[in-house]
Amino acid sequence: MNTKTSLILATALTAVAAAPAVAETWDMPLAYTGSNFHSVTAAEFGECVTTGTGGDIEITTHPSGSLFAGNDIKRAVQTGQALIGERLLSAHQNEDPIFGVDSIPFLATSFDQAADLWEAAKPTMEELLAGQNLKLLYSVPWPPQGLYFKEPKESVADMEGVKFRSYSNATARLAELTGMLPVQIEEAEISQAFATGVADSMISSGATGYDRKVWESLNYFYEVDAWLPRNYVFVNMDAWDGLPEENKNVMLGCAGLAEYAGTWRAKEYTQFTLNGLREGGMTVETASDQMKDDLREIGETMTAEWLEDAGEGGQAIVDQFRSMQN
Ligand code: PCA
Repeated sequence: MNTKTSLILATALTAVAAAPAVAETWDMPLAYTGSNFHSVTAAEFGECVTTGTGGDIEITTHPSGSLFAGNDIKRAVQTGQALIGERLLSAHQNEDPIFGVDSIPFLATSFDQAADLWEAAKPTMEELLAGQNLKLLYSVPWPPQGLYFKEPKESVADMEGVKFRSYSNATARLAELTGMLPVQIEEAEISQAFATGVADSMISSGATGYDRKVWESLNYFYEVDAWLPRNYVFVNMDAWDGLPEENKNVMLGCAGLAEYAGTWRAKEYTQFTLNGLREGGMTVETASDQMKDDLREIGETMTAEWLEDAGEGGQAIVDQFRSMQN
């Protein structure tokens, strides 16, 4: 290297080093409360990205729907009002039935099966989201869904007329088919809804009941293992496309870690939170055989309805998932 070239190179390097890194803050709206394991995982993901990009991108999480209400998070990220966010995937089933693939009753009822179903659905989901200007980053399941009530229930017939808190199309449909009265309420607001009698029941995980201390109002949790819905984290596609390659790689690396850590937490939290519900004074038990049979029948109706709505694309995912179960 001659003196002139090395001088130019040295000057160029100084210029690079001296150029102020354009640090950006990415606000990350979350629908769920800060203590929830999904929100904890998202906060760690944010720190990972901030560290990994050397501060180029600083991610700040906003739990409890405090920046955008749960229902508005996806639209906010699609339109670039926020560049990244997290939401319950099945909350969008009214936009496209594929978003509800994780809420087909009794299709995937364990963490292993939920992982297989996600593997089968992921390419379709990525494409669907890309068509909506969103890049899918990672997804973490909730623990298995069971039924919460104030009064004891032996069968679906006992559920007639009960006010039921729903969180998605599938949960509202389940309420209709069991003769309950659905009212859509975000997780951040359920403690109040139960305390004031706006709702007296719901389907959810032990984790959510535990996080929201529902034993203050409800008394029974029946383990049904109906499905394991997922949260997913997504980025505005224009913002994603504009990232330098190295920052994309950091995000993808942090996303992989977050998915792993979040899934691990979900598993660990399952038994821990069921015990917590008991300690809070609730009766926690498996549903009666009668209730199981009744719910299976309703599950078959909902499966048939979903398959009809979702068409060939949906059938292909379910077929692939089933072929993975042998
Ligand atoms: N908790 C969330 C979704 C599924 C779950 O277990 C909720 O109740 O809103």
